[in-house]
Amino acid sequence: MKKKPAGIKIITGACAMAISCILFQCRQAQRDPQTLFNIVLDTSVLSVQEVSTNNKVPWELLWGPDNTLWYNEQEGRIYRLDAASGKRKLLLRMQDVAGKTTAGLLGMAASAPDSATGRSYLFAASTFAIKDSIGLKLVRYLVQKDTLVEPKIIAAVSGFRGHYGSRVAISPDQKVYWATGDGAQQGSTQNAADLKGKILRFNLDGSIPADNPVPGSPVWAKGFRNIQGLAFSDSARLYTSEHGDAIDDEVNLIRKGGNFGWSAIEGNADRADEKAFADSANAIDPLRAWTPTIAPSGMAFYNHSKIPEWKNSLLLVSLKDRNLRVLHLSKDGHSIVKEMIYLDKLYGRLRAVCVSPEGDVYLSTSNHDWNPYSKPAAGDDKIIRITKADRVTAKVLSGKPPQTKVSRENAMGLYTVYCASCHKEDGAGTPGIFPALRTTPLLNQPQQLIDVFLFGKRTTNNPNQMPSFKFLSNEEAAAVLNFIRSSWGHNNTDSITEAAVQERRTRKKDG
Ligand code: HEC
Ligand SMILES: [Ca+2]
Ligand SMILES: [Ca+2]
Repeated sequence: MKKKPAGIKIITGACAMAISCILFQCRQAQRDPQTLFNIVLDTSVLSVQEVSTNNKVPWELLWGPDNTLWYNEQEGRIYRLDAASGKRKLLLRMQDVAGKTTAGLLGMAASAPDSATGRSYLFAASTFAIKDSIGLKLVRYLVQKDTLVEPKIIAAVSGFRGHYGSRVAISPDQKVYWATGDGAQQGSTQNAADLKGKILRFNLDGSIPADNPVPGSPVWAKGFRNIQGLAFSDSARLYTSEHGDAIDDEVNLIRKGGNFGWSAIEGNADRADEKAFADSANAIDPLRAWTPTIAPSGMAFYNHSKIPEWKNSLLLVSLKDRNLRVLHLSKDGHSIVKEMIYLDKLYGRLRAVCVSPEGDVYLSTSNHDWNPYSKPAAGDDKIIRITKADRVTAKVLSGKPPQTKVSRENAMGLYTVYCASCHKEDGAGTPGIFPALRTTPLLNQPQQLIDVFLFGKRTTNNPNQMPSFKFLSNEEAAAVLNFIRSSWGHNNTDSITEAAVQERRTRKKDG
């Protein structure tokens, strides 16, 4: 229901642009990109714009040393973008990028210009072919006017069969951090000698800093499955976003020498075996874990006064959940105090995010990637800018908090909270007053059951009444009703769906 108008809006926007392009002989290119949506926050109005289209999986976005947006394409191209005109300039085409699906040219970061020489470097992580597996390397390039020169290999890691990571970040004190994936190799992450499943730390020249945890080793922290986001706060706190396996995607706050648990621990150390490992290895729990998974990707720290509502937060984009999350941090940055979701399902898979020095936010889509469920739209892949607007001129989008998924366990919790006071924990009710749900014939009449739940019920000979529960979501409704239909010896397999609940809601309103 919600998605349709948004889709139509994109089409009208594009049409309007095409028509005015004909009328004004495409002078559009000289002007600022148009506002396609507005996001309304407490006091700020934001403008959502498309600043670049028709790219192929822009895996990384960063603010270049020449004060423009730089990005890459996974196949091995590095570009600079003129955001006002949408024109891009190819800086480098890598020749040796190898591997399928999630391999390619991945994370990049640029160092600040050297105070003495003015030189800055671009660090880029990419996969390459070795005999029987895939390697991952970090290469440093010297930035020259319109190109990148003097490639120097900072580090190379072999033996990958997937899970490459990998992001690169440069700390405020100009050290290079590189997050490698576990290579889809059991045992790599907890093995100090294996550079997979780690965060590695180097000086700009590739040497190993004297204050690394283990002298002579680039390993800064270990125990990571597949890091997809790496971001420094202004005060040099380092955060990651990571893909879990079937459950528990994570955001972590990194500590020097820390063990982040994989592959012994998924998410928090809450199982008995996980607790035992955490105790012995001093493993660190994530700040946040997501089950069901969201496939988090690029992450950036936001602290600019341009969007005051987003100050001191992590901006996290996701591939599977297809949105932008704003993770508001506590003052000390050691916890996430609030989570809000923006642009939900609007642009498909989102891969990378970066913040410009002026406080604008740039995002990239990833709809041309390997994922078989990707559905590229016209103009994909795009680079989207979120900037401040004076007023609302387009369709308004607002943020929403995440929906907590209802599981079988909390369906019982919902029953206890909302129903047990009258119908009793065991569903036996009170004869003559509160009907026994364990024996009601409505268990086999799903539509009537939904109607009673949503709209309540009152019969004249009963002084009590069944209240309306239409304030609960369709998901919660389906969970509670399926709980009572499959408890106390019942086993109704034709379970009630959220759509069925919605259908009864609408029907009742219309009739
Ligand atoms: C405040 C007390 C109260 C609460 C709380 C309550 N009910 Fe009821 N419920 C009643 C009463 C009273 C009736 C009988 C209404 C009538 O027939 O007049 C009833 C009837 C029903 C019926 C119809 C049973 C039949 O055989 O006709 C269903 C189903 C039902 N409730 C489900 C629920 C569920 C599910 C919840 C929790 C989400 C719930 N009720 C919470 C009081 C309550
Ligand atoms: Ca972990
Ligand atoms: Ca766990």
